[in-house]
Amino acid sequence: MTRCYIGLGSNLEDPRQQVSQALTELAQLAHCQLIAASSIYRSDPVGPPGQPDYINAVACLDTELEAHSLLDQLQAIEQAHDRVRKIHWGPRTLDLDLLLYGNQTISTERLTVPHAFMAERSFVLWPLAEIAPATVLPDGRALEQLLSKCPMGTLQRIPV
Ligand code: A4P
Ligand code: MG
Repeated sequence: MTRCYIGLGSNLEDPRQQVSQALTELAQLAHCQLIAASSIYRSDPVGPPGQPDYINAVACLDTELEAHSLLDQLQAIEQAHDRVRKIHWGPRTLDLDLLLYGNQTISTERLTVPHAFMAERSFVLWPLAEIAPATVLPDGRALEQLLSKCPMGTLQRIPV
């Protein structure tokens, strides 16, 4: 079993519903167990301006799948959400990022773990802190340390 963390994001077609549906689908993945899910957060878009606000969350999953097989499953869920993505960092119905896979560093054509930008994104770090405050990245940086350099800013936790 490997403990991993998945970042969820959506800014099109009822983003809150997209994210809560995706959490249900993560919970149903074979050879995986959903351990925890953060609250849902509203965040300003990072990337091209003029796109709608995002809804973001982070989930903790225990998995028996190898990292690339898990990525296949995440991409299948994205596809099922009719994801239309043409612009890099542009609007999307559902984006699932593999943030952390155990304590592994992975660098292949398809997969970079830890996720390349997680350390500087408030919409990843704060939801992660909610469910796993003691997280340490494979390079030894503590989540606590990253949070101190990444204020919540306009990120808002949405009450249930
Ligand atoms: N890939 C490599 N590593 C990973 C990983 N750790 N997890 C590859 C998932 N995929 C990974 O991804 C392109 C390719 O990245 C995949 O085919 C996979 O093999 P993509 O999601 O199709 O493309 P993208 O989303 O346009 O690029 P990227 O770099 O994944 O973007 P991000 O980092 O996901 O950012 N603003 C707010 N507020 N909230 C957001 O959630 N998200 C983005 C997307 C931009 N701005 C945002 C948000
Ligand atoms: Mg992505």
